[in-house]
Amino acid sequence: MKLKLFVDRLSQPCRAILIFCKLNGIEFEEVTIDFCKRENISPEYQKINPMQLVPAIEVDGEFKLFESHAILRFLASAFPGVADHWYPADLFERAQIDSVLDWRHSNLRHGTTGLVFNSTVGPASEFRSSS
Ligand SMILES: N[C@@H](CCC(=O)N[C@@H](CS)C(=O)NCC(=O)O)C(=O)O
Repeated sequence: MKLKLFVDRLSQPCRAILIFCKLNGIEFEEVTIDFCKRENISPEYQKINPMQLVPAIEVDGEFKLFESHAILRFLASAFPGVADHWYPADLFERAQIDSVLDWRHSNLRHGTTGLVFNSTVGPASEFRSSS
């Protein structure tokens, strides 16, 4: 399976995908989509992810997928070398992973994104205010 990751390492969901692949020995090609340069809204990238966000993946030049949790679930299921504990075959254990993933999207991420951006990324980047 030939896997391409469309990512920007500034992005937490992108880092989650990269770390998951590295920890599980999944080979991939990393394609940087620099959202500070608005590369995510280019017509070329829109063909990969119509939502114009990172991360997204492409498999074998055909199958495309966006949303980090959907990507993580897919990778855990599609690559046989991934240990079962990441996304268990047991339905009850799997449901608990799904529950935490869904909770994270609507809770943990909202809180931490603003905090990290305003305290660290913003002041260190071109988003810094001129005042
Ligand atoms: N729920 C999505 C969130 C994706 C997302 O918000 N990506 C941000 C980077 S963390 C992005 O692409 N931002 C570019 C923009 O808003 O223009 C996921 O988990 O994949």
